[in-house]
Amino acid sequence: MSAQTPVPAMLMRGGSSKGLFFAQSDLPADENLRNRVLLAAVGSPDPRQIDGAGGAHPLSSKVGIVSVSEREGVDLEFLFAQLQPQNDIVDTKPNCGNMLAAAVPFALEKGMVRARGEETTLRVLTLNTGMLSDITVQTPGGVVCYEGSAKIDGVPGTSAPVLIRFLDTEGSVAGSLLPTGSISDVFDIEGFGKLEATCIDNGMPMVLVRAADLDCTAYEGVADLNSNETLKATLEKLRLIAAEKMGLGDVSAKNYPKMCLLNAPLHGGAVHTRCFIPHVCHEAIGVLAAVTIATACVMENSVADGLAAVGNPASLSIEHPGGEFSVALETDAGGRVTGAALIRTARNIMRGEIMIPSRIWNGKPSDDTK
Ligand code: NQM
Repeated sequence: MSAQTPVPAMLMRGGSSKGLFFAQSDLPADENLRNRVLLAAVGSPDPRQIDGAGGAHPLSSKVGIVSVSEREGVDLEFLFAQLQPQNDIVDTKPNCGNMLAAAVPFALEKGMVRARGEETTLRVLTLNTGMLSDITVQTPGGVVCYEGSAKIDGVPGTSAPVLIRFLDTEGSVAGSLLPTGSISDVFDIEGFGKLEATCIDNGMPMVLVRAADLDCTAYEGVADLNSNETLKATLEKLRLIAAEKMGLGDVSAKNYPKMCLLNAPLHGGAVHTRCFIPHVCHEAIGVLAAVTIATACVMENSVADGLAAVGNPASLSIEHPGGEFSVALETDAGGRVTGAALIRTARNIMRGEIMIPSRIWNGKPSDDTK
């Protein structure tokens, strides 16, 4: 028996995240064993992830698992797994719109699906929350093209656009758009006092607060916020009690809901943000976090009301530490948000085999190695 098991994988950048992508059929079917394989692949738990392919940060400690769908009208199925440098949790509950952007390029590269012309649009089911999206990638000559002029903040340079149209994001994890039943709630935070928040889930469960209510601005740098232990402790207390009210239970070991500080836009956008995912300040913003925040911006009496500058819901620029994120909300006649479209980019960085110690998995589908 070889000391290591080679597992086919690609390292993909999806939007402003990065992680290993696998075909579902290349991983063990048993979930516990699969999770142990993923932990070994990224090198968790270890803050530096020195013995794996993870990048020692939640945004580069991610995995995408793709399969061809047998469901009618669905082309691909995508499962996102969030791993952490610090612990051995493999969380497949919430979505990740950034990693989703790499699902179609991966499937095309891997030969799981064929290009359908100069552009290829596939319907993808995200298994984490049952979310459907139509994703269009550039495929001139039948090959995925990564070169192009689309620029997304948080990623250097330009690339070919990946267009994502989300068809049903409402209540992704929390079950409804406003899981507490209110557009805003006031929470009593031990050691801090009363704090108003909007608890909302339009693709990502989130707790939104006005930065000023926490004696900050949301214009601070990411490093400053990450070193502000008092602020982070208050946010965590809020997160735990807000999550209970959102019906999410005890989230102390979960990476959702995400937290977001809001303030008025600085650069002509709709709103200015600093997201915590949930314990580290995001260098940019999550895709479905941006969709969820944009949705709160168009809702009366949310904590964004009065701060956000909302013109056309079809073009909302969410400002973040790395620039901005444009979201096009689709609304019905009553102004209710029914869908969202946006542009990401992606790239295949590496293809090959990730080596998994055989003591973890010997490569057999039914292997019961502990
Ligand atoms: O919100 C970060 C990211 C994400 C998730 C996070 C994401 C999303 O930037 O859809 O993309 O919230 O942990 O990749």
